[in-house]
Amino acid sequence: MTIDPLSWQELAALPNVSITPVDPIDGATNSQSRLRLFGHSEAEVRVTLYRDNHAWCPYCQKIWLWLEEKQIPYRIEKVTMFCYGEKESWYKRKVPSGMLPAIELDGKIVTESDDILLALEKVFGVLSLGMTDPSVFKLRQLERLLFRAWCNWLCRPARSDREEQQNRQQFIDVVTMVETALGSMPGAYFLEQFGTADVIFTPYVERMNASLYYYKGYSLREDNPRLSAWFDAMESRATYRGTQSDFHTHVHDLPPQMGGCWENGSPQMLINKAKVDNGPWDGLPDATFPEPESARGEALYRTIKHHANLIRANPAEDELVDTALRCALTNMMMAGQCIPPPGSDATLRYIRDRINVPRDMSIYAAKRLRTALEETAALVGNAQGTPIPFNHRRDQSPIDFASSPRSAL
Ligand SMILES: N[C@@H](CCC(=O)N[C@@H](CS)C(=O)NCC(=O)O)C(=O)O
Repeated sequence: MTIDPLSWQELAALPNVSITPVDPIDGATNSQSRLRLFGHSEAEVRVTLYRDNHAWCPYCQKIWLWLEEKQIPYRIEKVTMFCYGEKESWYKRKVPSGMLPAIELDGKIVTESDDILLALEKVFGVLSLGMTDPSVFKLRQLERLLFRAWCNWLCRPARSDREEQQNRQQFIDVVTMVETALGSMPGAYFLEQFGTADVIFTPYVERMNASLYYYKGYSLREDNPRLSAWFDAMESRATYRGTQSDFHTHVHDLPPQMGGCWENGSPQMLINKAKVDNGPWDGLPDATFPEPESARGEALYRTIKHHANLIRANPAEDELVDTALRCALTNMMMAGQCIPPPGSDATLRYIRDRINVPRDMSIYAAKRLRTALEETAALVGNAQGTPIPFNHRRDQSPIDFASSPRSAL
């Protein structure tokens, strides 16, 4: 049955959208919060975290997760990264290099994520075991070894197949060390209890999982049983789920941050790449916890909230974007088929390609919305949106979302 697109008012009145939005101050970890109190009073806040607008910066995720796990009351100030815009002058006055993350702790600026954790530990105590504990220190060194092997494989063009294979093997050798370290523990975490070491591994292991799947056809999470169990354990924590990104977001935010990511062109890589870019997004090993019932409602709520910005930022005519987007949302929520206007396929795919997790919504909400946008676009054609740039991401400039500069959706 063919149906007409619902109006914005009708979409907002759907029963599934009336999910209570997360309480940003005392509720579960989420990327929209500007203040976190965990039941404390605002007067008790001693920390401000400066992190990037889009939640792309891995070192910021490390501090963010630590603060959430320790439930330290803190404020969040968001800053633009060089790869998608101009650094705010107020931030450069505080941190002349413009580097992220930084914290202000009792009025004093601290930079460098390891120094930040050390400073936070001094004031608020350690998360299970501290940064300088010998067992954590050893794991921190292993994490850097893994990081270097990953960069060497992903972020430098191999001059021959042999070199590509060597780089892959060197990475896998370090992964074997990580598997052994995890395997020597009774549970799924890096030490007996969840703690600092897990927080330190999280940002880059998440990015390795995404980037190697897409650029090399290698599935870190699926090919390594201990890492797989570790990911599952991390996903059981609401703190991690609130900071977790998806494959699509990472594979397109990493190249300008890392100075490039090199594909190996293998058959598996080509399959994986097509899946991440065009779907189906269900079943990708970026999330394996069960999908929450609220995923569609969340995607709808977030899109309605920012639809004016989405329409304005889209290269196509406003009226076309408006109708096509309402069609996609109608298809996401209703039985029947809403056919979008002719020529709106590229428009819908432009939006599909610019949903960011967790900035805009959580991972399953994004899968639902990407799917609705793709399926609706496919009803009228195969045209793709403007390609996502590789050397920069100024298509994600927060200025284009001026009335809501901290979130694109
Ligand atoms: N060693 C630093 C590295 C921090 C870092 O490399 N930050 C990057 C983002 S991930 C940055 O701020 N770059 C400037 C920019 O992109 O604007 C740390 O551990 O904090």
